[in-house]
Amino acid sequence: MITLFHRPRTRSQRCIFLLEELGAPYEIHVVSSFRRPDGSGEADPANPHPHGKIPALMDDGTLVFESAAIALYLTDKFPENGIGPVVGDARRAAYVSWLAYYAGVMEPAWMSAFMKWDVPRGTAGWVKTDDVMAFVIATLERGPYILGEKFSAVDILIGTTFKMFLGSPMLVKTDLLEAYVERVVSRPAFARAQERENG
Ligand SMILES: N[C@@H](CCC(=O)N[C@@H](CS)C(=O)NCC(=O)O)C(=O)O
Repeated sequence: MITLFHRPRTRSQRCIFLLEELGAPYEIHVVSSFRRPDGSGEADPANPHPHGKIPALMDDGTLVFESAAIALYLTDKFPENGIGPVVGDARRAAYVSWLAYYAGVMEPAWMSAFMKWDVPRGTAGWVKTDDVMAFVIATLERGPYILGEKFSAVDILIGTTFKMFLGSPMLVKTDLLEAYVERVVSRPAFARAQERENG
C-alpha cells in the first residue's frame, strides 16, 4: 500500500492530485505536527522524510521523497494512462528533463524572486527567473501542455505552483498562463484531490 505523508495546503497536495490522476490505491497520513518557518514546532516522528518535510511517500516499506522523484516513481509504477512517458516513449527525455528542471532550476529561481535575492546570472548553476519564465512561456506557446499535446505529471507540478503565485509580484498574470492554469486545475482529478485535502 502507498502512504502519502501530507499536510493540507502544502506541496503534498500535488501528490494527491497525481495519485488521483493515476487511479492508484493510496492512503493519506496527515502529519500530526510540523516545523514552522520560524523554526518552532517539531516534525511528526512518524514522517520518514530525512528532514521531516512533506511530501514523503512510503510504498510497502520503500521511501520516496522530493516531489519530482515522487512524480517519476508513481508515473513509472502506474504507466497505464500515459501521464508520465516511460522509457522507450519519444517524450521520455523531455519528461525527465522537465522534472529535474522543475526541482533544480525553477524552484530556486522562484525562491530567489520570492526572497528578493538578486542572484547574478550564472551563479552556482542558477538561472534568472526571467530566463526561466521566457523558456516556460515559449514552451507553452507551442503547448497546450509542457510536453506538447498531452498532459503530464510535469503540468501537475508547474500548473499548481502557477495557480498559487499567478498575479503575485513573482508571476505576472497573462492570458497564456491563466489559460494554462485553468487547463490543469479544471481536471476532475484536481477536484477529487481537493476533496481529500484533509485526509
Ligand atoms: N523540495 C521539496 C520541498 C519540500 C518542502 O519544503 N515542503 C514544505 C511544505 S510545502 C515543508 O515540509 N516544510 C516544513 C519543513 O521544512 O520542515 C519537495 O519538493 O518535495
